[in-house]
Amino acid sequence: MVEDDVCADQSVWDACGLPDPINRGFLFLDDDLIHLTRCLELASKGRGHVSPNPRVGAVLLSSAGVVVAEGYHRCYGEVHAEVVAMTSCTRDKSQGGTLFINLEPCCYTGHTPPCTDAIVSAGIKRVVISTSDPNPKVNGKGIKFLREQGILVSIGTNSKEAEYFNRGYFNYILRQRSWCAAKIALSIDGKMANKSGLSKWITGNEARRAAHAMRADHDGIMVGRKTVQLDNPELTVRMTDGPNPVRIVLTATGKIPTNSAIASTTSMVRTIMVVDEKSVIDKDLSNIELLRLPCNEHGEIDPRLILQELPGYGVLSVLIEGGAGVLSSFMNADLLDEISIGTAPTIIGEGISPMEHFAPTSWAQRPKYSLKSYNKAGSDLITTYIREDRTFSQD
Ligand code: AOF
Ligand code: ZN
Repeated sequence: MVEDDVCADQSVWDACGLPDPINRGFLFLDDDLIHLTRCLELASKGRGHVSPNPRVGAVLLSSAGVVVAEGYHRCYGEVHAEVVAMTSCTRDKSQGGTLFINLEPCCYTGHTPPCTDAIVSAGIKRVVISTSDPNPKVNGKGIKFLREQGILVSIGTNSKEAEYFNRGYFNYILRQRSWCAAKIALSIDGKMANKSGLSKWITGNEARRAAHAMRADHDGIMVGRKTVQLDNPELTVRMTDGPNPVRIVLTATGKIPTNSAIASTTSMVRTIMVVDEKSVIDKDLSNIELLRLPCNEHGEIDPRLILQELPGYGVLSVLIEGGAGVLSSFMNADLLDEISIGTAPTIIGEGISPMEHFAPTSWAQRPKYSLKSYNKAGSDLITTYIREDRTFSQD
């Protein structure tokens, strides 16, 4: 995202005892990836608390190459990751040290003063960054400032992984809407339920545990009114550790059963209903935030509008968990950035397919995805796909 450049001042390299960069723009040392991977691990501790900010973690190495501090951005509006790390140790430990961070340090005053100033004050000699910050107030300026101060900056070792890790943030900044993923459990023959709507359970325990981990990785989890009525899900994270995402129910009419698992747990788990702006809400539905949007002549709310509004509720990434109506309407608007399929070794035959209401404009126009990962979960297979044009790097 920014043009890579290394510090031009040879004396700085010499003073640090680091090898010369082989290629201009790249200087990676053996352990860089280990520390940057640790940054992502630390950053994920901020899940559920930092949006609409990115998840950021930092590792500080002394000049002797020993890890002396770690930190992560804990909560929106609070101290940034690298400052948490640098202030947790004394100046003699940071002097001449190396700072690892999964996002370019900020260089402007927001809720907190610029991290770049703190890095200079701490006497850091080298900063290793996974990826630049797409925020226009930062984007490359943090790196440029550090280099102007004679600090060595390496960037890009695990940029793709770091961008995917913060895909909610990157998508929000670059496309002004929430990242939208879908999680679907299917039979071998691609059905999500039989003709009567029965779907509990297609996949086994391990795949469902992975699905709970997926929930915890998103700010929001979304279903339609029909899923609330038919499946009565709780939509919380129970089979693994992690924060509960905000539950989002699409119900243009504003109606869901007042005795449903969702309606009865709204005091415990944040819940939003996306409703027609004119709908009247049942008085028995309490503690529910309302996102009121206009409906079209078919009584549907524009899915793009929903994704554009959700960042305002602190939801930068949302996981759709069905059903076919909601999935198809987001697919029709080409808004499914990521799809995770849990395939179980069973055949349903006549039944419901997840995109049965999706009508591609032509064969040539059918949406294309690239395979991101595939994992065995018990006797099921979990495959994840990313819509082809939805990555963030320019390469
Ligand atoms: C960093 N380290 O740990 C984070 C950064 O006004 P604030 O304090 O909420 O700052 C928000 C912006 O700071 C955010 O949009 C992004 O550009 C950057 N986030 N930067 O150096 C961090 N979380
Ligand atoms: Zn900062």
